[in-house]
Amino acid sequence: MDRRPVISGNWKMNHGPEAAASFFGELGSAGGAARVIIFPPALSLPAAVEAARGTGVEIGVQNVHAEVSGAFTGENSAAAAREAGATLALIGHSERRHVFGETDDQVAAKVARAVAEGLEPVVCVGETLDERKAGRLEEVLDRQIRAALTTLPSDGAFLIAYEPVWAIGTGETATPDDAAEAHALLRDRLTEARGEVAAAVSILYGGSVKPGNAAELLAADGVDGVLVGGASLRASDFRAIIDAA
Ligand code: G2H
Repeated sequence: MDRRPVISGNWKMNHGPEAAASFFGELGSAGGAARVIIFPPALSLPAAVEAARGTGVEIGVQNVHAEVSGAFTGENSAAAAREAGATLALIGHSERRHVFGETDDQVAAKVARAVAEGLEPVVCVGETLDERKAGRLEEVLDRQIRAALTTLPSDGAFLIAYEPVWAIGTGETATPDDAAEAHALLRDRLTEARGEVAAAVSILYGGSVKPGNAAELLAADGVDGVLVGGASLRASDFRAIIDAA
């Protein structure tokens, strides 16, 4: 199992095919000491796969539908993403959960579909500010991770991203202690559910990670990598985060 630090970038709804190609031209070779992953928007995925060839960067899709195929206008199937060259699938990102109303059950179903189509799932979990203020951090993470574990593979071939909703795109960053607390909780649940296999699973931190705070967050207890949004859009910023690993 690959346990190098993971530096992943989620472009969200940014970068068309041309910008995707330019990004990889500027970034150059990136895999090595760290496992490097980019999640481009679906329309840019083939261009990103092509441009990333030989750089060591892996490409994932940002979302998949739970069904194999069918009358789901505007959706993307896991099989099509795989055919287009994706090897991973981001599932349950907080924007999917909170903007598009995705439930824990839907997340579990999407994980099952991704795995069935040969995509390595990266499941996002995290609490809102209200939930945190109400002392519900443990309850929320517990519920989300347990639901995902119903369909996550038994061999540990998946990643988890802890993304506190209050720290996403807000400029607010969890402290290394906040991240360490949540990651320890998630690691406990993974170990309860999967035993020794859990040690193979990387748990990433996401939420306003930038070149200036990446090293500190990557050094926090239990943080095995980062999922970067805004600061993954510019190759120079993303390179600085890779170099911090
Ligand atoms: C969290 C993160 C990447 P940002 O969504 O998934 O985004 O780094 O912009 O907070």
